[in-house]
Amino acid sequence: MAYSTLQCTIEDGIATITISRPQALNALNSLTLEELSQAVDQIASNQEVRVLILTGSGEKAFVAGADISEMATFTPLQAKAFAGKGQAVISRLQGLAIPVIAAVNGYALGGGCELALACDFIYASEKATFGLPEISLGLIPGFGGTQRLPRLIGPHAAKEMILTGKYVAASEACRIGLVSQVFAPQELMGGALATAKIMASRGKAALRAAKQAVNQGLNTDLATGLVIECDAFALCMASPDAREGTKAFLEKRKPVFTGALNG
Ligand code: DAK
Repeated sequence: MAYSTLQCTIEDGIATITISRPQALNALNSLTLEELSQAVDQIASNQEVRVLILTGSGEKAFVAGADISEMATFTPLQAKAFAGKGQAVISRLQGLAIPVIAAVNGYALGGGCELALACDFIYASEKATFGLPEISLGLIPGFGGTQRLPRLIGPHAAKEMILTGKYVAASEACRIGLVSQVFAPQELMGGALATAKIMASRGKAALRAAKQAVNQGLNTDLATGLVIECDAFALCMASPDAREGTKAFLEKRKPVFTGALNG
């Protein structure tokens, strides 16, 4: 499918969505949110896709936030529609059964930072900058930043960022746990792809079960989380890949995972 504000490619089971509005540092307008929603749906329904990488075009920006020029013209009803669209696509991204890596190549501000937070983990270029600057616009984060950031880096560090609107460089973002790895700019996509390939080579049912167990467990207490893990483990055991993985270990060979979800 062709999009005008992003590119979506699929190669060897790895999908890449590149948000591309260079004239506005890849800021999210209504059309981008709409297209992102369609691209995520396209990926969710493609059984061949094992991992998704989300990035921005160019070296300057991942996504510099919501499109401020569009936002400034919103009527309350348009603002409501925009918020609904944004929250829906970000939740859909987080809920994808496959792993999603954010490859943050530059500014990840406001809605852009929130988009990265909805991914499973974040790889960053040395040139990346993170921030939730909404407070300096008289706003607060509206795409989940007040909820996902504290869960990831703890309430104090998150409140420092949210209440000041300060920007955090890639190295600092890595130190506080917002980013998993930092790369030289030209090595970012290669690094993301290498990790994507490792995950794509694992059992599909196991990837899905592990992601769901972590995400669902984070929304509950430890005892309930352990029950979730037990159920996910049992379901996983029923997959052909689990039988193949254990059999291959005992036969001292590499497993050949088919990704079949039953059988
Ligand atoms: N929106 C629109 N255009 C943007 C933009 C943005 N967020 N960021 C940059 N641009 C445009 C600039 O206007 C400029 O356009 P021209 O003047 O060339 O036409 C072009 O991109 C290049 O930017 P600069 O000339 O400013 O480049 P610099 O290197 O000087 O500065 C910068 C880079 C990233 C520091 C600067 O552009 C900047 O501060 N940008 C804004 C960053 C920001 O404040 N982002 C947060 C936006 S607020 C909601 C849910 C969520 C949200 C809102 C509501 N609801 C639930 C209702 C989300 C809010 C946000 O994300």
